[in-house]
Amino acid sequence: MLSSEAVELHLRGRFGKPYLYEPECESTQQLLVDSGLPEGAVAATDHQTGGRGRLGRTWEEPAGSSVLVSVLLHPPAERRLPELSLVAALAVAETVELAVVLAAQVKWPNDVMLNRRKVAGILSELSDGTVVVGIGINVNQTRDQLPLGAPTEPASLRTATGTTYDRAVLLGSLLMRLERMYDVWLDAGLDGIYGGLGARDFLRGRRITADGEPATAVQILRDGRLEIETDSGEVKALESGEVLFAR
Ligand code: BT5
Repeated sequence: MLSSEAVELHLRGRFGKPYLYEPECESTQQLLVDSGLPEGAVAATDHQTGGRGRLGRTWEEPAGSSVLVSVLLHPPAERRLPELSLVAALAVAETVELAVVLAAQVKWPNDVMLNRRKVAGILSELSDGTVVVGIGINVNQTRDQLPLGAPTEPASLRTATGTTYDRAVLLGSLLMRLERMYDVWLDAGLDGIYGGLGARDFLRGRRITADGEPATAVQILRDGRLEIETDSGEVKALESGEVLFAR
């Protein structure tokens, strides 16, 4: 369980103060949006009945299988907020790598990949200067418990390694890493974590379709945009959007 008793002994920093836990809720995002809570407030659950993805999509998991968490942040106005999803994705990738001892990658703009499959998704929602960063990590699902028909094939830590994991330990480790990375980003922007991000850039050099157009991904840029070269030879940088890749 991700109850306070299970998780709080793994929390040593500012993130997780306060720590809100519901055994089940519609979405952990809802527990923090407009809550008036301080930066670092965290909401976690063992099951969402209305888990949100981006652009009105849904995030699905069987109860007790996943890390489902949202973190409230008050970033300064001068920072580029779309970068926060990449900061969170890198923190998730490093946490996953430490647990499974396999390389994980960041698929721009908001996914974490293991063995070319999506193991985690990030959703950043902005309102009134606060950002709620939501993270869903597939941990202990068996193959048949993962959603069917997703455009990017899903995986869990368990399907990748055959082992089950303690979700409370993972969440504690994620929140500590995210806090450290967020502090670096506050000081130095994406430049501060670009080494780790560039080394885990899943799309770099891959054939992709970006908003319907065939292209090759060049790289994630230092300002968080994705540089691509279209098949007609045009090089451009995407601010946001949907990227599909050829497996
Ligand atoms: C995301 O959206 O990947 C962001 C997911 C964020 C979920 C967390 S959980 C805690 C917090 N509270 C919330 O309510 N949300 C956040 P997107 O890129 O739009 O991907 C959504 C798509 O991924 C869906 O349309 C499905 O095709 C697929 N999908 C759904 N559930 C999945 C899962 N468990 N694993 C992999 N893919 C999934």
